[in-house]
Amino acid sequence: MINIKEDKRLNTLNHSCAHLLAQAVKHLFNDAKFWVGPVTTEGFYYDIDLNGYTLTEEDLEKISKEMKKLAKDGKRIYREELTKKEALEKFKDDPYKIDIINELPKEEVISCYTQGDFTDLCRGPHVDSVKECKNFKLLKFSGSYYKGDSKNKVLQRIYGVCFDNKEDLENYLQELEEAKERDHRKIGKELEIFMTDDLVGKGMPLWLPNGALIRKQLENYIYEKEQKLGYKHVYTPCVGTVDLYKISGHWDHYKENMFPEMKVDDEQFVLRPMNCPHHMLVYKNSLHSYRDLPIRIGEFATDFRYEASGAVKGLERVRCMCQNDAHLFVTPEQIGEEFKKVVELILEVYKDFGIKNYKFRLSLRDPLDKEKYFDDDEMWNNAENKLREVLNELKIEYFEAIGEAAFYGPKLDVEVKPAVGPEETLSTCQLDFLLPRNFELNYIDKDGSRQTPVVLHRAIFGTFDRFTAFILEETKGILPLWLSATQINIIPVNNEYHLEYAEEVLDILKEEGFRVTLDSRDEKLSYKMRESQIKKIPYTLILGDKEKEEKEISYRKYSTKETTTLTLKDFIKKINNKIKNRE
Ligand code: TSB
Ligand code: ZN
Repeated sequence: MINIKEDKRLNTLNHSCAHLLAQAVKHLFNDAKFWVGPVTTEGFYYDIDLNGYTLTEEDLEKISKEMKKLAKDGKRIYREELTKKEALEKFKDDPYKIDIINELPKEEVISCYTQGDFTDLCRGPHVDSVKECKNFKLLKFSGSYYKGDSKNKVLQRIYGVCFDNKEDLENYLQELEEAKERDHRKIGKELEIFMTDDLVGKGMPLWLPNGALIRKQLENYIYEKEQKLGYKHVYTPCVGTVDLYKISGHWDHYKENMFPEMKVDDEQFVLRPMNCPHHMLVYKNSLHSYRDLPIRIGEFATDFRYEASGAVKGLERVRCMCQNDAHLFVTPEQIGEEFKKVVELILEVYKDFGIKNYKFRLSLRDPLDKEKYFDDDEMWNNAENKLREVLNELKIEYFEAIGEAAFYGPKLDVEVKPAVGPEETLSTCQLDFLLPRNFELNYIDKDGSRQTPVVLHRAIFGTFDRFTAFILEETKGILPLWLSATQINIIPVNNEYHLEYAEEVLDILKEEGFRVTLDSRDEKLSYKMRESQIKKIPYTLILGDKEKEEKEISYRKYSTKETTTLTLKDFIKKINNKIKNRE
């Protein structure tokens, strides 16, 4: 799906359309005041203060009509540049714009754009005439807090999108519809994978039995791989003391992403946002020689992060997550080799899951951001160059992103596009010279001297949460056999005659270790078959007279119409093979 924000022409057009929207709203709601109207990856929105009024679908239609009228009228759009004084005077009755003007950097040229009877403060650029905005669609509206802060007033946010022609708009709307169908929040609900409840809290999903089964398979899958690669897995608590995070540097550089501290007796705790400090202590628990390195400490570890309430999203962006985490302790000479192994593992996993659309991003620090990043130019340059070197050696295509590094070092992130919303990071591999130093870690080198190891932080799935969200969207919920919560559903043709045989088959298949259900409800066969499809179960067994007599089974694979008959023994063999190979 096209990224509107990144397409120069569509960015401008959508921005102008946001102004057209504001103009129409102003015509219909005289006392409307406007906060911001940015372009997003999916179109544009405008946050509007309607004096406590909550919009309705009917309003949206009226606004849309008014926009059409204005677009047809086709007023030209003029730019005007102002001094700060002039701008403050011009928008003196508009507290939101005054706020924006006062927050603009000193050196920024202040400009406003006018079309007919409507003027808005804006950096621009814009299209020449509102006529160009005629192929738009208002998509939805919602409440949104002023400046995203729940303590503030609720504004009305209207979303829309605009294209140069009708055809592009229609194609896009269709894609949007399809994306909605693929949205893991919808699939997650339909397939009973996870739920949320405000009583537990925002961004705190509950994994239902089906979701838990899927997650367990993911855990087994990656655990096996990591064991083969020499990882040692640990369990550590999901809290730590404030002192621990002061030593690691999280307290200084990551505090705004953390839950607030809590006091228990005379200890100050925080819910951990990352597991690195715990793993540093695990490393420090014993003496190490250069011969022991690399040491790879892995954990499926629960973390808590403060994510803005507007940013939390299903399983994709949560406040309580489980990382498929590991910290690799290496000598400086081993960095390249170990980093390479991680990249290879990422590629292998993506191949297994059929993930094809992703981009490697080399995330670098912003040298001007002294608050987020520890200040040591040499260390940063060294680390960043090291990663570039390996990537070039591996001939991996990547793009660089300034200001996306972790506070402790640069990283290689894998970016994927969810069905709805902007790109997200899935896998990550991060180079770190800082934390081992902060924790005074060492190993005895060849010459008997004490040296500080380098750490690679890596998460192949990222978190089980985000990975599951992504896989649900990639597969539209049609998971491969090995990953499906229910693998086989048995339907007796007629309960009266075939239920007993169906129960027999159920027991045998369960004994074999398959995840099987038996639908013994007194419903029509066709109804039960349809339901098996809706639940996206890979194999549906239909057992009638013939099957009962011959000790056979007949099955239908998901989304196919043909029925295949096999002996139960052959069926088991077939399924076992598929699962073993994670087909
Ligand atoms: C890899 N210390 C490292 C670790 O050793 C770390 O925490 N890195 S991270 O901050 O990048 O997080 C690891 C992964 O968690 C990310 O790549 C991303 O896939 C996933 N993730 C981050 N935030 C969230 C969130 N709010 N919800 C779901 N997954 C998340
Ligand atoms: Zn880490």
